[in-house]
Amino acid sequence: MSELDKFKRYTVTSALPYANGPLHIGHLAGAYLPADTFVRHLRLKRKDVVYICGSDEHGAAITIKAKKEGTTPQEIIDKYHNQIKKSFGDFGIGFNIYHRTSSPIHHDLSQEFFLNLYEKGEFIEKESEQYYDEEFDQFLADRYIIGTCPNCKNDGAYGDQCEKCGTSLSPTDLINPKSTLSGKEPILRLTKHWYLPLDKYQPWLEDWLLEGKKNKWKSNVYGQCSSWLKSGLQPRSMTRDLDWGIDVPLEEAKGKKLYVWMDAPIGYISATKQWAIDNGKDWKLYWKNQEKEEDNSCLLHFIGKDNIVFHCITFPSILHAHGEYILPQNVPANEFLNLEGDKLSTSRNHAVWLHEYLDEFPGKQDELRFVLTSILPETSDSEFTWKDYQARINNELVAILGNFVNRVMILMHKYYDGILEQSTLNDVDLSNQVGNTYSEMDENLQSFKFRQGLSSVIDLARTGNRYLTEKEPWKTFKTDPENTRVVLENCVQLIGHLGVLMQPFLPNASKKLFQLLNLENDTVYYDEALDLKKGHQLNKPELLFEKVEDEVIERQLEKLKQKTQAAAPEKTPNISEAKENISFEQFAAMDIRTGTILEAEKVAKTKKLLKLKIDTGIDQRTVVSGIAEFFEPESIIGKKVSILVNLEPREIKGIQSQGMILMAENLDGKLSFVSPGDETNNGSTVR
Ligand code: B3M
Ligand code: ZN
Repeated sequence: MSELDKFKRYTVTSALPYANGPLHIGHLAGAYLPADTFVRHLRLKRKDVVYICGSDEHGAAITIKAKKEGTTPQEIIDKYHNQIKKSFGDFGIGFNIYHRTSSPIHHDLSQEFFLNLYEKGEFIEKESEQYYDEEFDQFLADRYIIGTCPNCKNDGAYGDQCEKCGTSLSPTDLINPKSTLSGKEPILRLTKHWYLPLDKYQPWLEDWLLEGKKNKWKSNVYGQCSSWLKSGLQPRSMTRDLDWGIDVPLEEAKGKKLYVWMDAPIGYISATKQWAIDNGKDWKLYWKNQEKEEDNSCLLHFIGKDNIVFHCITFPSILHAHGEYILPQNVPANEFLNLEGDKLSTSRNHAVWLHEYLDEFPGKQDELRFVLTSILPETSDSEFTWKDYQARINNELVAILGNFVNRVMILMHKYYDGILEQSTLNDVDLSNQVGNTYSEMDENLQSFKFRQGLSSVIDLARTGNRYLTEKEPWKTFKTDPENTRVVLENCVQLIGHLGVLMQPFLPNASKKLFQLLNLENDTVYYDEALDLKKGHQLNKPELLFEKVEDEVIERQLEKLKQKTQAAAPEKTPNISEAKENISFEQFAAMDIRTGTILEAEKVAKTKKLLKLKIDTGIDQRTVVSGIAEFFEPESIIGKKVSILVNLEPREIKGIQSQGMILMAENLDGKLSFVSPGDETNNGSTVR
């Protein structure tokens, strides 16, 4: 029995998505599909489980989006909260509640948490210098500052975190910080904030995480945590100078808000409270330490890897400091999903959006669930491609699972009008395989190996197909009718088990399968006997899954290309394609030297031309260059340049031009010198 199995009660959360944009398949593969599958599995074991999610509606993610769309944060959260909630609903993620952090119950609970820690004297109060944008006249939240990550040197690191290497940062850690509001370098200004002393909690965290390893946390999660601990934790400010968020409940903190990562995880608790109110439950059973430890709920956070630090260090520290709350039993974070060889990207519109998929593939939720579960980034980043989507559906769902069911259903109707004689599975080997599949699937799911869990179910369908092929009931029907019936009815029983086992992964297809089998329930608990008894009438065969045609895939690929292109100009306008390759000899034939401009004057009666005298180290020569629109002659005297010295001399406006100055042309047509460093001598070769 696994560690997790011993609990009576489970509190399962999926990361609260920021209400600042629609969901895509990367979100699903990170925090939602695995959690939903896991929760379905628990429910089928009749476990007491509450599955919690909601929109994260605070923080700079929201205000930045509002600014971008020229609207208010309130409008942004209303728009995207509703859209996200609908997509989750249509896709069939089975939350008990999808709540929102803008709700009063959440504001109250977050303030209560803050005050609890404040009154215990947990916070360090500190006046410090923080980045301030003078042009916009405001302090800059972490996300409003970007710069170079001191750890991995990524240029686009945010003030709170580098998303490339996952390091948690403070804004002042960034090299070359820039305000995202004005684009200018921010100044430092004094302000007071309340800090969570993570350094003080470090010894406790270390012990607790060691226990986590004992409980077989995923190595990607445990590894990240221990590397932060190794580099030593610092106090982290839990308040911000912002105008959107939850008020800090202190007189002296007027105008300040709670840090979004303080309030967002508390959103799991406030959502549970709301669910309990709506359903006559006791939320404390799911969150608070019970009198006897064995009565505590098992808390599990499903997240993407960029949220590990907040769920494994910050939030547990807050819960620990509070003292009344349970701590996560496990944080099964996933890595990232890529799409068609590239990162999923909202800004480049390189994504498969869930709401669009649901529109374009009505009734095909399970197909997407199947493909995504098969490629979940459980231990490293993985990739979704449309060709692979097609192949997995056609070669596995249709050709293995669907085909097995269909063959059996057709023969059962053809030979026996779909009426059963047998009430059990009468084949020892098959029975054993069914039993093994239940336990393998359970083991895999309890260790968050969803890919393997699913593949053990598909393997059982494979076994069924093999059994049919070996037994050839279509041949034996004439010669050995008795045995043929046994074979086919064994297959029917096997299909029943497949239906049960499919439920956590393919909840719609399993319902359809139960209908085909003419079972009354659309859910069959694992401990329930299947109602496939003597005299039972099967329904008419129908296909469980349809093949995906080439056109469908081509259309998606084309759409992706167009979308990405349409979104592209924002970032990379008109970068010309690379020219055809040249040989090394062709390159080596060019003699490029470093030189200095000695004289510069306008060429009479022209707008664009300057006549330059260049010291090339070899000689002093005249070059006519089309750069007059961009440079005043006197401003470039003494400038270091690169010059192609063996270009055939040309006469331009009556002047012999002996060579060419290398210039870089910007995307907006502006020219600048390709200047060698100051340490180079005239006449050095460039190669
Ligand atoms: N909204 C970040 C994210 O969507 C954040 C998660 C909150 S979980 C409490 O990546
Ligand atoms: Zn980094």
